[in-house]
This record gives sequence, C-alpha cells and structure tokens, in this order.
Amino acid sequence: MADVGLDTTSRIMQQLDDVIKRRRITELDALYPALEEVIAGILEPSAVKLDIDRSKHPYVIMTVGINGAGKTTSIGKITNMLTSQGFSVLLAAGDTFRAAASEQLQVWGERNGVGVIAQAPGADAAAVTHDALDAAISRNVDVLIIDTAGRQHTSGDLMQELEKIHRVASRKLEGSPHEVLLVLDAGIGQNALAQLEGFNKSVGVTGLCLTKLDGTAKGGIVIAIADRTGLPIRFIGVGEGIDDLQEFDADDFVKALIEQ
Ligand SMILES: Nc1nc2c(ncn2[C@@H]2O[C@H](COP(=O)(O)OP(=O)(O)O)[C@@H](O)[C@H]2O)c(=O)[nH]1
Ligand SMILES: [Mg+2]
Repeated sequence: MADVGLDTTSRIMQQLDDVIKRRRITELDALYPALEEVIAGILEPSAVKLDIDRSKHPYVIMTVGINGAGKTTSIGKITNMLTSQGFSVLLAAGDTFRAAASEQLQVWGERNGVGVIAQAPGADAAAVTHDALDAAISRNVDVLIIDTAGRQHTSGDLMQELEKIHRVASRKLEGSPHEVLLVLDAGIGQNALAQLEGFNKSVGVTGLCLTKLDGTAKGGIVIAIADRTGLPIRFIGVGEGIDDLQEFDADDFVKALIEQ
C-alpha cells in the first residue's frame, strides 16, 4: 500500500521471514517491530546527513529535478535550516526559463534575509552560475545554493544545460558543486527511480531531497530508493512552509510509515 515496489517488497519479505524463523516469532505483536527493524536496516545506509565541509568555501549545492518537484521551495527551507545553524547563504536563480521562477526564489531569499543572484528571464543559466560563484567568493559566504530549471528530464536540452552549469561551477571553483541534490516528489511513486537515473547519468547525483511526504501515504518509495540506489537521503519535505523540512532519520521514518 505504501508503494514500495515489487523488488524491494520481496527483499523485505525475505528478510522478515528470516527474522521470524531465527527468533521463532509466533505472535503478531512481535511481527511489527521485526518489520520496522528490517525496513530500518534498508534505510540506514541512506540516512547520511549533509555535512557542510567548512574547508570548502563556498560550499556549493546544485539542486536538480523536474518542474514541480519542489526544488525552489526546498532551497527556501534548506536556507532557513542552514542560516539557523549559523551558515551564511547565497542563492543563484539558475532557473531562467520562466520569470516567475526567479521571482519565487527572490521571495525565499527575502524571507530568509539572504542574497539572490539573478539575471533577466531567458538568460544563460551557466552565466548566472558564473556570476553567483564570483559573488559568493567575493562576499565570502559559506554556502551557495543553485536553483535550476526542470523541464522534462527526457529532453536533452535540460540535461545539457545542467551539465553546463556543473562544468562552469567546477571550472570556477575546483571540486564544486560539492553536492548535487536531486529533489524528487515522493508522491510520484516508482517513477522517481526513472527520474533519478536520468539526472544521475548527466550530473552525478550525490544526495536526495524527497518532498511532499506530508500529503501522501506512499512514503514506501523512500524505501525503494534507499534499497535500489543507496544514495544519501539528505532531507525530506513535509509541507509547504519554511519549517517543513527534516533531516532524514531512518527510525523515525519507519515508525511514521508503519503507524500510518
Ligand atoms: N505539500 C507539500 N508541498 C510541497 C513540498 N515541497 C514543495 N511543495 C509544493 O510543490 C509545488 C512546486 O514546488 P516548487 O518549489 O515550485 O518546485 P520546482 O519547480 O521544483 O522548483 C509548490 O506549490 C510547493 O509549495 C512539500 O514537501 N510538501
Ligand atoms: Mg523552481
């Protein structure tokens, strides 16, 4: 019911079966904790928090993902989390495709009291990235977060644009972007895995932000993603507000899922 998918469900059932036999579980009451334990075991390797390396200055986070996944909103929430931890943050409006996209990021910038580097709509996103890195270096900020466009991940031009942004960043600041954060709408279920593959191939995803885990009973995709990719799940989005972001915790997540 949680849309875990066939492969991962089979793995969970098999491991649960082993536990049942090993511990000679006969009571239903003992089964649920065993199930939680099995699922937590799958999630644990992916419960790796984003650790901002202060020796990398600025620490550059590039967000990617399809339109509507929640990139811009998540950037707003992550900025809030980072500034409250004492990091200075600068944002780059790399979604130059629509004017509204840049305006939306500006609103999040104002809400957080941080700067936003933007150019006119239709500008080259890589040029915005270049400007933003210059600004981040000269203003000596701790973290630069780059927003990007998200038209269909199947269209080659988006991937080319993202690759270019990635290239420009690494040329400007060696080793950057330090984090390529793929933002995925958890509500889309198994399709998330296909999206991940596309972005990973182009820009090498290093971490995940899984959004909209509030409105959905399908959080099982999180288990499938952990099982299939082992990628770090940095954050989960649980609403549209600035505080509706959590660092991913395997045990908490399993409890919330099972108790639904
Ligand atoms: N319920 C809920 N809505 C979210 C969450 N994250 C983003 N959204 C909403 O999803 C929509 C698209 O978000 P946006 O950040 O513009 O996506 P982008 O196109 O990837 O930049 C907006 O209406 C957001 O408020 C979340 O965690 N929960
Ligand atoms: Mg956006």
